Parts: sequence; C-alpha cells; structure tokens
Amino acid sequence: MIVVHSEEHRAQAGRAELNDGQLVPCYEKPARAEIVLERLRAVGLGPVVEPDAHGEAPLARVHDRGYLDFLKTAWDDWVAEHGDIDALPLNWVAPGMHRRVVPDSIDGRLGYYSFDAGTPITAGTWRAAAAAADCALTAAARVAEGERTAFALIRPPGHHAGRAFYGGYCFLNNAAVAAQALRDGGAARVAVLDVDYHHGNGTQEIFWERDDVLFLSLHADPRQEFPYFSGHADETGEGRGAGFTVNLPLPWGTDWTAYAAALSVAAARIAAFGPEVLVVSLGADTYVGDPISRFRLQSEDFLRLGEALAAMGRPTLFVMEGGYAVDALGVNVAHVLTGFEGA
Ligand code: SP5
Ligand code: ZN
Repeated sequence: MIVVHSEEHRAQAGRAELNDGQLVPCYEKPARAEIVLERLRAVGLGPVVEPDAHGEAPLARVHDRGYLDFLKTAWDDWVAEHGDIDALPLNWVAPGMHRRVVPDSIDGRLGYYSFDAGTPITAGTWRAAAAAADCALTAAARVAEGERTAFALIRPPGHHAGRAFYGGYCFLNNAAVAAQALRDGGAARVAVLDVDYHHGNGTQEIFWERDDVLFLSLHADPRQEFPYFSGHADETGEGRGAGFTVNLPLPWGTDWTAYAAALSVAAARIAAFGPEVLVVSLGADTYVGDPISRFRLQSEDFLRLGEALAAMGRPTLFVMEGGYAVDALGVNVAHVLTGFEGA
C-alpha cells in the first residue's frame, strides 16, 4: 500500500491545550505520526513516498479564502501582539452578537475562525497543515490513477476543520480537500466515511448541501462527547444534500459488536450510493486505551475494521485523523491497513 508522508508534520508541535480546566501538554503531537511510520515499516507496509506540491487551489475548493489567509498570517500577527507563545482563542460569538465584521485584532480573529481552545496555532502550523493536505492530495491522485488503496499518514488531522473554521486539533480538512479533488478529477460520486471517535463536524459542514459527496460518520454521541454541537442522528443534510449526510452516534463504552452493527448500516448506505472512491477518515481514538475517549475497541478489532472497509469493495483512500494512545497507535493503524490489504 502506498503511504504518503512528510516530515513537515513536525512543524506542528503545540505546547498546551485547554483540557479539564487546565493547560495540559497537547495530545496531538509529532510522536503520533512517528510511531505509525515506525510500525508500518516494521510490518513491511509501503512504499513510503513524499507528497507532491499541489499549491493552494485545491485548498480553496473547500476552504474560504479569508480563512486561508488568516491561517497563513495568524502566527506572525499573534507574536507581534503577545510574543513567542502558542496562540489560543479566548472568546467566541454567542446568540445576539454578530459575525458581520471580521475583527482586526488577532485575538478577535482567533475566536472568529475557531470553535475550541484545544487547538494551538504555532510557528509551524501552516507549514505542517499544508504538507498534510499535500499528502492527502498525492494519495488521492494515486487512487484516481488506479491504485486500489493509498494511505496519507499525516498530522495535524483535518475532520473538525470546516470551510472557515479550525478546532479539534484540525486546521485544513485533508479528507474534504482530497474528496473534492477526486470529484474535480472526474469521479462522479465520492463517499467519506469517518471512523474517528469524534464527529467529523468540519467534513459534514463542507458537504452539507452536496449530493455528490456522501458523508457518513460513526462517533461518540454528541450528547456526551466533543464536539457536543454536531453529529446527532437527525442531521442528514439540506437542499440537494438532504439525505446525503449519515450520522451514527454511539454511546460511551461502545465495543466492537455494537460498532460493527453501525458499520454495517454505513456499508449498506455506501453500497446504495455507489461511489467511485471511498475516503476513510481514519481515527484510532476508538481504542479502549485512548486517553481522551471512551469507546472499547481492542487492537485486534482494528483488523476487523480494515476487513469490513475492504468488503465495501471500493477504491479506498485512507486519511489519518485522531488517536492519542501513542504506544498502541502504530499497531492499531497498521491493523486497519493490513486488515484491508489481506481481505
Ligand atoms: C482529530 C481529533 O480526534 N480531535 C479530537 C479533539 C478533541 N478535543 C477535546 C478533547 C477533550 C477531552 N476531554 C476529556 C479528557 C479526559 N480527562
Ligand atoms: Zn478524534
């Protein structure tokens, strides 16, 4: 399986995120990608290739121009105001306030373009995020050229990032950028299946009114879990996109048996849609040992997940999302990919 990876991911190394009332070391850290790469090499998955540079045009197909410009300059603007410390937002819009005017203040713009305080912008955020998107685009191109599958081994992740917002450790929506590029390259229908523990609110928002990109997500119930305000079962899309968003929220404690049942529902919907390519937003934070999550998948279950994805029978692009039990992350991700390849 072709693995597309860039060391530029290391440029995103935040110092702290706000969690449980404290600034704690970032869960989304460079060691995550390093342990996955090490494991893929150990089990002989590859080749591992560098991304091609795709420029900003494919990013602007799913992201707002003003948002991209903000991301590129946010760090310099922040440092000019506050010095060399991670940039975190401090306040957000509420009902009765408005978003008509983009603030000039960097603090105001951080709040304008974000939805949480867990996603620090650092000196290397733009460089790392752009490299991740390039990896996803390069892997997508390989699948478009006829490969059965490819894996974008990337960070920072992307599925919480929307057209004009960041959050949930995500800045550019790598899976959405890739799905749109596949459409622009001629695929009539693309499905994005999100198996990260958290709802892929950004991907949902980007494709909300689209009937050419089916978005499906299995995730912890937003009544209980981040991102709290997105991912309920009755969110199904609007306009032309009505019926082309599928949310399968699951309770804390979900194990493989319950997870597999939801996966079957997703599989049936994907089969009916008939996509030319399946994009998998691959988070491994459904693992029982994940430090910020509460599902109960075991390492062996990720083999089953890979087999179930292969059984969907589509050319498949894997895009890395979350997973924070770093010691087990390499094994779990490798299990999905070897499960897929062996099936
Ligand atoms: C890509 C991805 O997986 N993003 C996840 C972002 C989650 N951020 C909020 C985490 C809050 C965790 N709080 C529970 C900690 C348990 N003490
Ligand atoms: Zn997640």
